[in-house]
Amino acid sequence: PEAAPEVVDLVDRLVGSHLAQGRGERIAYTDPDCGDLSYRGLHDAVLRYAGTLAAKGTPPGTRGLIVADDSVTTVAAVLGMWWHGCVPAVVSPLLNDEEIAYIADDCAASVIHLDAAPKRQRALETLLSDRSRIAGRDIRAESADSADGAESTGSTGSVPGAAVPWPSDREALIQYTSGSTGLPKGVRHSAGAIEAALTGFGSLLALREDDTVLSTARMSFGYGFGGTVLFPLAAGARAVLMRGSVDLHTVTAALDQYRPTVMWSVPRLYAALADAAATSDGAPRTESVRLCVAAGEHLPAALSERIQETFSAGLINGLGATEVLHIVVATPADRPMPGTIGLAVPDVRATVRDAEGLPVADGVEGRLHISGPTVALGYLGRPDAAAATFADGGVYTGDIAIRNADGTVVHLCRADDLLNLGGYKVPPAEIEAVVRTVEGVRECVVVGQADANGLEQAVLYAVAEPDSDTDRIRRSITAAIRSRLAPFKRPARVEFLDKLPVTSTGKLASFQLRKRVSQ
Ligand code: 3SK
Repeated sequence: PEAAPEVVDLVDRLVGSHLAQGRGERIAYTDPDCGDLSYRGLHDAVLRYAGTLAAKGTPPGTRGLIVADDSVTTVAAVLGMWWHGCVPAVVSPLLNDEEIAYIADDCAASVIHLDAAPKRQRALETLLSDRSRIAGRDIRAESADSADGAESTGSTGSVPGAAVPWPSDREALIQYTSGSTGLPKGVRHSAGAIEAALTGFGSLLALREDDTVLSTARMSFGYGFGGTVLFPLAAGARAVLMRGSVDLHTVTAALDQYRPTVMWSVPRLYAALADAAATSDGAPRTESVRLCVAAGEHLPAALSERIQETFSAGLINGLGATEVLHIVVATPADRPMPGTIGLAVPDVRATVRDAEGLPVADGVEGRLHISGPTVALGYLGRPDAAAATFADGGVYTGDIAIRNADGTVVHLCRADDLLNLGGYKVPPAEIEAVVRTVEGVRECVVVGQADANGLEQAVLYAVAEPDSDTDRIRRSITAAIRSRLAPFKRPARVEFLDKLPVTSTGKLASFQLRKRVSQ
């Protein structure tokens, strides 16, 4: 591998370099609300954002929390923080108040960028009223003013000097990931890891300047951050941003309207698109797509074939983790390698290890261990979790796998009890805690079961108090889940049992429930 640069100019790498090479007028983003934004327009927006940070007295070197759905304003906030020397952490406004307040403290945010739907925005502003805040709508209003001015004066807003250079080993990005005990963990990425992902997985991905990337995964999820920010910008391509609920309907409309060449999604959504393509009406228009990227959850071999048939396109199926920034094991677009998740991407080493941390022989199952330049600096705080995960010269991704003699890796299951619901890692305990508050629920448990496509779905098993009205309890459970859990955390099914199965030692036999077929 080439020697890694000692200093990375993140904004120049992703935006400025395209201006220097005469590509400033190319479209960087299509935002459903704001239309097209060129690389030059993005560069101006980044500088204006950095100017806002400077005007607020935000100290470079501190962390900034961005609570926002995807938009060009969110991208400008990330890159503006990098320009100013701040470390961004993007999280979804769908997280609950407790999680957002925890994260704001956990990352010691010196500034918080808030951009949510009006009702949620008001609630978040109240929740974080004692913090230094920037509202997304104010940034949009300022850019509208300055766009008017730019036409007459050629001004780019208040230009705050030069971009801050990032030494490779310096923390440059925080991404939050679910912890199995509930509280999210902040993963600290270095500037060098970002550069290494661009040259490592980026070389396998090989995006082109004339690509249009449609990512259904959000910037607040590491996989989506790569698909909407890092890889399209590094290639000088166009990314289409999606907001609100992303489902079969909105993705079908986006395929029709934007004609993407690269589809970036999770197996669950590909399955829905493949099902829809098999029907005569409302079939999604897939012919513009030359490459599909799938990651976030296990992709069964049969679904992999259906995706390739539906899109008549190449497919990169990858395994990644927040702790390694992005995809580290993947199938090349032109060699599907069914039944495996492919090979370690350039510069990455993937081994399978036993409980003592020693590599096992080919064909033997064990814990997937990754070493290489994208391994994170660690977790924020959390020394215990860090010691268990960042170990033996790399990181354990939390997956159980087998490595074949040809280097391909077969994914077997997760090592922890997190559910993987369309790429979102959800602790069952979080759903159970909400359901337990419902009057009439005596006991409950949430398990993962495979759906018809072999993808994991959450199923809730509940035991009602004796002589209670299970229809009423079911309605109350649904209401509690709707009001207290983000849509992606909601169970696909609720079933009542007379009692939960237990083993001979009296422990909950959740494996029996996992294998259970719906009654
Ligand atoms: O699957 C994941 O959790 C993931 C996380 C970060 C980047 C990429 C992926 C696939």
